[in-house]
Amino acid sequence: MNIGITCYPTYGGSGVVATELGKALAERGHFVHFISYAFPIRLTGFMDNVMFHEVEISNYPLFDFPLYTLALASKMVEVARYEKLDLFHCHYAIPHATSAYLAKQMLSMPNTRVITTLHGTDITLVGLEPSFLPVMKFSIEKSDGVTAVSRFLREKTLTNYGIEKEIEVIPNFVDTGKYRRVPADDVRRHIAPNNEKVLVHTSNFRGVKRVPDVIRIFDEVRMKVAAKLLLIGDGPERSQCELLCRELGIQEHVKFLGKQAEIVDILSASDIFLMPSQSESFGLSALEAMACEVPVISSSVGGLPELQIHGQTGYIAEIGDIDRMARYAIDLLTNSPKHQLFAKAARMRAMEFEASKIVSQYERYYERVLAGAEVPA
Ligand code: GMT
Repeated sequence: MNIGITCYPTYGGSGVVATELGKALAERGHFVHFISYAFPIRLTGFMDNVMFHEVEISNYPLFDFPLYTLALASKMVEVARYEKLDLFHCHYAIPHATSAYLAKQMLSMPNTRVITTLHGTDITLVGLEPSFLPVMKFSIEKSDGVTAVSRFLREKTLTNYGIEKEIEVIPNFVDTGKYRRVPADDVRRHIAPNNEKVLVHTSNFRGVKRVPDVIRIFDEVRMKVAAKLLLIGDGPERSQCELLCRELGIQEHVKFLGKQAEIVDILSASDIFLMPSQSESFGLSALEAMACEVPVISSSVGGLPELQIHGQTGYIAEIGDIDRMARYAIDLLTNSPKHQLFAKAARMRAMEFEASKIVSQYERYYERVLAGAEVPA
């Protein structure tokens, strides 16, 4: 197949899923064309069958706001025509699905299909804004196929928008060959020179991730267990989080590592992954941690209970219940046999989301959408 993939190219779950999917499809012999404003961060090095098409945006002075949706639609038309695309696969509804709809109207290629994958905040946050809601609903309804990364997100989409459309659930995935626990003694010695336990969190430091909760949980854990906290990623709340660490007097025990391209070593040197999010449609970073045998302590929101098994792969608590999450962490960190059991169970669970299985699901879904515009559940 000739597949056009559009995603946000920077750090973030939806871009990661889109890029890893494109790479895997290319390895299976499909021709994959990434169409975006920048080179996707996970697209490293040359790969056969993978091409990148950059969307250029005019900076004409009249346009106070960049017209990305339109520029993307034009680029989609160009790529579809010259590369004979069978389908556009849009990751994150806004504005990608809208651009794809426009592109399809402009193309004289009636068989080109549009598939939209909903990732989370496109529905739970951004899509709910009045300025986006009508166009979001329209773009989803006009897609030939729609997938969501969890049952939670499918229900939320159907309920919030009253959309009468089949939505296929295709979860996030992980390459368990790459994401596995590797020897990381050097990293561990560097982070925890006195054999402290290591807690880790990775995110885009947005409000929805509740990073201050991560810090407060760690603060409570440290009162009982010698420990260090690693914070991976960057975003709008990072400075506030650094300030909180100084206020709590724990700054020397917390390392802000910023954005990291490769995290397998860091995960392999960690004992607990914390994800106390306010909203999480799936929790890709938790899945990656689980694949590296790191039990997860998370909130009970969104799709997290579809990934995590409470009392086996980690623990789940109510949003904001810092005390309970800290107690769970202390329990695991002070009971080595139990921690080991959880670590192995986390890995086993992650293997159910092995990339090859989920990529095949996407492939079959593409075939069904190409065979007919309406896709039964
Ligand atoms: O987590 C984020 O805020 C980034 C966001 C994105 O769209 O890049 O991630 C969303 O998509 C991921 C991949 O499908 C999911 O694993 C995340 O749970 C989801 N984030 C939220 O729902 C907050």
